Amino acid sequence: MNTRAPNIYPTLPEQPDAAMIARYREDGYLAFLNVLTPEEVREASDGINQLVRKYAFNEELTEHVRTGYRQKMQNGRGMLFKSRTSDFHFQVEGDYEARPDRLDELADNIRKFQSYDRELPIYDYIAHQHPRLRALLGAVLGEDYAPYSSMALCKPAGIGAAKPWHQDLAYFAVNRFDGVAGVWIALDPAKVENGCMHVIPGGHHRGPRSHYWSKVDCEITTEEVSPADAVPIELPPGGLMIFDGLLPHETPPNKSTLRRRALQFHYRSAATQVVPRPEYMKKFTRADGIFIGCDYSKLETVD
Ligand SMILES: O=C(O)CCC(=O)C(=O)O
Repeated sequence: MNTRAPNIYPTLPEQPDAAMIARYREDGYLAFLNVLTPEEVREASDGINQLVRKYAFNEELTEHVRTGYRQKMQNGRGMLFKSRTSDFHFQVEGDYEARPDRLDELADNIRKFQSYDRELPIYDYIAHQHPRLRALLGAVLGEDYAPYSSMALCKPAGIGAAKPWHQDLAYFAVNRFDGVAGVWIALDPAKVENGCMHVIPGGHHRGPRSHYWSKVDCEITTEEVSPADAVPIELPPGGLMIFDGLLPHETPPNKSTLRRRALQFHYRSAATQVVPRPEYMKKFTRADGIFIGCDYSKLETVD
């Protein structure tokens, strides 16, 4: 384990200073202990239960599907609930059996929500209006930054699977890789035991790394990442981390009795465009031009 102290500040200032932003550029991440208020954390966490009660097994609003080839990897196994009218969807943790008569229990066994930022005012506020987060994003990405995606990662107690080493840009179809940032916000205490974030400081400087589909998920090949260089980012509820889209990161499995919910939002600079996937795949490559991100066409052949 890397013995270097992580870049963790007590609070997120109204305007980040130049030294903070220089550390972000150098190390690829910054973390802050106190960002959301306890009321905001409670509202955001209760919102997860509200969304599950509203949408799960509600045939008018969502369809629920079991995926085929995705059954082959741990993080693709759980049942998927998909909105019939928007991109909003959420997925149950790998081995949990979702049942319509146990919705509160189901809410504690969700793996992830996607495209949920407009589902409740609290998520809209945190993702798009929070003044100090906006100032941070403006300093990191430039004032004209735009939202790219929203996810909430819930890592249930006891069964939450690992999210292995990866770069977020191995998934994101954009035309350049120097203007994407992720924001990860803890809703429960996030510790090593229940699967907090781990990052490789400075690891974004090396550019795209080779990814492959393992039995768990899409991950960086073992030759291309050294877990000995990692630092864990433990955060209290309401703590926040911002990180570069090329920063290698992972979260271990949650074998503890404490769940680990987190909100995650990604943003891109105005200079970064969303492009058709084939165009992006020509850029997230190794020197010989071979795509090294998460190749969905290869998922079909994983066994
Ligand atoms: O919060 C987690 O467990 C993993 C988040 C993450 O790295 C991702 O979704 O890309």
